[in-house]
Amino acid sequence: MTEHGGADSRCDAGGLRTSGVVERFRAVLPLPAAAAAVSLGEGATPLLRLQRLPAAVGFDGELYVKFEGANPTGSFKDRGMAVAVTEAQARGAGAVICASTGNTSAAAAAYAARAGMRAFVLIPEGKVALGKLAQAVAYGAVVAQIRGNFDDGMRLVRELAERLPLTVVNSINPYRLQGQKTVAYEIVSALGRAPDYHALPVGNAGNITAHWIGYSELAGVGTAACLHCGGNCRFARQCVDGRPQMLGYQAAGSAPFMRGAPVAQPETVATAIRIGDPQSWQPAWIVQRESGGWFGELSDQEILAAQRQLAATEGVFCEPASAASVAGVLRDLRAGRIVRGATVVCTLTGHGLKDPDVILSAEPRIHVLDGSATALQRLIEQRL
Ligand code: AN7
Repeated sequence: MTEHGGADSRCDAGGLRTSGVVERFRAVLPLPAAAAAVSLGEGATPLLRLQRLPAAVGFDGELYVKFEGANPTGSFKDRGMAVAVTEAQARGAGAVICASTGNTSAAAAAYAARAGMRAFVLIPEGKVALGKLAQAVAYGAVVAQIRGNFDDGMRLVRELAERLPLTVVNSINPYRLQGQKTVAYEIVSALGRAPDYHALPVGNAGNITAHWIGYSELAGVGTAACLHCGGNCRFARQCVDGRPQMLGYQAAGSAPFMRGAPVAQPETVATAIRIGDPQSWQPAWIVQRESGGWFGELSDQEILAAQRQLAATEGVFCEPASAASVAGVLRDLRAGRIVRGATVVCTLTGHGLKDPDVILSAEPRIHVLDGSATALQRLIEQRL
């Protein structure tokens, strides 16, 4: 069974996540043919149509979230890391390194472990969410916490990689973006067309660039690759009359794209995007111009409110950074900047479980009872 779609079972297997993005999208990835896929079953994440949230702002179009928190390490980084580590292993590389606000380090550590490689991760002091730190430790990475922020760590990584036999797996590694572009293929396959708008949180701006690469390739080809095998089998869909307007949302305290210049001391509760000097600065401006989209900024309060709203009204729990996309879209829908009747997709980049502290520290809403049935009944009757 070698041809795409040669048998139904081939593509159904992708739907069951027994393969990952390298196997499913090899036809559109610039990897050596002999490279053995490194995979943890990433990709094929849920694309969920929201119901209550758009109704609450009177939106009559279609609002979807692509829940990348459902990836094996809980973030979109897995798509890119699968491809970057596949390429590194095929070259015979023995070690990877990255600076990270948390998710990249978790993914690098996991895929390096899967490939039998060493992983070195640099994280900023005291600003990495608990779940991400636990992951890097569990996957056996060498974890170095540095005095300084992500941008300082990135400078160190660039310097060390010049001296030592290390493969950098931050998004300056082009294979990362190649892997992450696959999210656009999945969305177009699922909808049968590109959305009118695509919103996502922006830190280094690698992911918004990767989305644009994917949408652009599809617009050129005019066919969405099969969702499962990534090829032109009979599951491929005719589609794509255009590309979405790309909307990149930042946290107000870490918004270099709004300031038009790097931010020296970025701050935000959304620690994943606490980045002041984006590595994909120029590409992201090209995305904004070519797509006719825009950047926006949200306060920490707006981000946290959207995170809770999404979890409590739709059952989708993402981390704060991810909620910036939904917060931005809800605001721009209300403002009429996003047109009525549009199809909008938000990428939810990471899982809410990554950062339990942020939810539990705000307002836990846990009722402490004495263990009697009477007290419990009283509570339930108040809330029923
Ligand atoms: C949940 O892990 O940069 O704009 O070092 O973890 O491509 O940087 C994380 C970034 C959005 C921003 N949402 O993506 C890291 C790191 C979540 C993230 C972003 C990140 P880019």
